[in-house]
Amino acid sequence: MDRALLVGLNIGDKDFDSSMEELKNLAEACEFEVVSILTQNLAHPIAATYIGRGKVEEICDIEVKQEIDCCIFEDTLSPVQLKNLQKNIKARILDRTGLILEIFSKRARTREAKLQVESAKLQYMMPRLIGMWEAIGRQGGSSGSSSNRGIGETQLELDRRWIQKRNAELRRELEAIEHDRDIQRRKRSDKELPLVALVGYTNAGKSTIMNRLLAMSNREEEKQVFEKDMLFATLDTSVRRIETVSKKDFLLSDTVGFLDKLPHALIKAFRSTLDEIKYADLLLEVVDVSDERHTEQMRVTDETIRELGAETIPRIYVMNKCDKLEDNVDSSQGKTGQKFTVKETADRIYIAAGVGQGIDELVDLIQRRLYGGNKTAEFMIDYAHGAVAGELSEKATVLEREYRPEGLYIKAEVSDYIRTKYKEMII
Ligand SMILES: Nc1nc2c(ncn2[C@@H]2O[C@H](COP(=O)(O)OP(=O)(O)OP(=O)(O)O)[C@@H](O)[C@H]2O)c(=O)[nH]1
Ligand SMILES: [Mg+2]
Repeated sequence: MDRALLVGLNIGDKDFDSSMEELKNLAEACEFEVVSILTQNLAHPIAATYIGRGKVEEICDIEVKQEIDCCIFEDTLSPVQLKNLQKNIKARILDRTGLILEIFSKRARTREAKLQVESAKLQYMMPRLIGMWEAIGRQGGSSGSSSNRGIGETQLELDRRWIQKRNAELRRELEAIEHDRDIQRRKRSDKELPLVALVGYTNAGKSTIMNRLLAMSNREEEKQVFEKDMLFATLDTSVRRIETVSKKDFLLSDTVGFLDKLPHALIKAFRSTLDEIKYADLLLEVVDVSDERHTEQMRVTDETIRELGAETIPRIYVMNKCDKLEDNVDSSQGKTGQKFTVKETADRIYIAAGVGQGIDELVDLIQRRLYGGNKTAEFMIDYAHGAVAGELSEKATVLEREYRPEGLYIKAEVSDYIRTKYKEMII
C-alpha cells in the first residue's frame, strides 16, 4: 500500500477538523495508508505554494524520514501551486480533486462511468500539464538542460492536442449514450409509473435501501445493486421496478452519492447520470444519522439538489442507520439497534435499512405520498389521450364518466401525484 502524508491548511473554517477526517476517509478509500498528518493555521492560502515556505521544508523532511509516496492536500491546488510544490517535493502530489478523481477511476465499472471519469480527468489535467512534465523530467534525473526542456515543450504541445482530440471523442460517445438513456426514459414514462429517486451523501445507505425494497418485491436475485461500506460504491444510475402486493408500484432509481466540494469537472461529467433525479416524482433523501457530520452532509445534498434543478420535487428525508445511534446501542451486549423503534414525522422517517428495520413503513410512506391524498377532481381528456383514461381507472376511483363532444369527461378521486401529473386536463 502506498504511504500518504495529509496536508491541511486551516484558514479559520469551523469545519476544518471534519474536512480533514473526510480527507483521511477518501485517502483510505483510494487504498493509501495515512502515516502522517500536517496542518498549518494561516489567514489565507499562499498564492505561490498554498502553504508557507517553512511547511514545505517540513514536508521535504517528513517525506524522507517516513518514506512517503504521496502528499495529499486537503483543498484544490491551483496549477501554479502544484507546479511550485512539485519543484521541492519528490513524492507524488495529489489535491482533494485529484484524489476524488482517482477514486472514481478505480470504481468506474460501466462504460458510461468510465467515459465520464476519463473526461473529468482530462479537464482537470489540461491546465496542470506543465507541472506534471517538470515533475517527470526531474524524476527521470534530467538536469533541466535546454535541450531537454525543448523536448518537454514539444511533448507538452502534443499532449495538449491529444487531450483535445480525445475529449471531443469522449463527448461524442457520451452524447450517444445519453441519447439512448433518453429513449429509455421515454419508454418508461409511457408505462406511467411514478419515479422515486434515492439521493444523498455517499455511504448513507442508498443502495442498501434499493436492495431491501427489491427483496421485498421478490426481484432481488436478478436486480440487486452493489452496496458496500466505502465512499462512492455506486457511480452509475440504476432504475428498478418495485412491485408491491397493493399494486401501487413505482420505479426506484439509485445513483452516485454526493460529497462536499465535489470537483466541478466531475459534476459536469456526471451531469447526465445525475440528471435522472430531475425526472423524479418524489425524492428520498437518505441521511446517515449516525455520522456526526450529518447536518453538514444534508446541507451539501440540498445544495447539490438545487444545482441540479430538482429542489421543487416533493421530498422525504430518510434518516438511516438509526441502529448505530448511541441511544439505541445496548452497551451491556454491545449490540446495536436494541431499543430502536421506527418513527415518522411530517417529512421524515427514522429507519435502519441495514438491519431491515422500517422497510415496510418506508414503502407505505412512499405509496401514501404517491397514491394518497385523495381528492375529487374533474378531468376533460382529449380523445387523442385515451391512455390517460386507462391510467385513471387503474389508479383512481372513477366516480363519473361521460363521452362529450370536446372529449372524455371523468370525475374521480385522485392522489396528489396524479393531480399534479395531469393538471392541465383538470377543469
Ligand atoms: N449499521 C447500519 N449500516 C448500514 C445501514 N444501512 C446501510 N448500512 C451500511 O452502510 C454501508 C454503505 O451502504 P450503501 O448502501 O452502499 O451506501 P450508498 O449510499 O449506496 O453509498 P454510495 O454508493 O457509496 O454513494 C454498507 O456497508 C451498508 O451495509 C443501517 O441501517 N445500519
Ligand atoms: Mg450506492
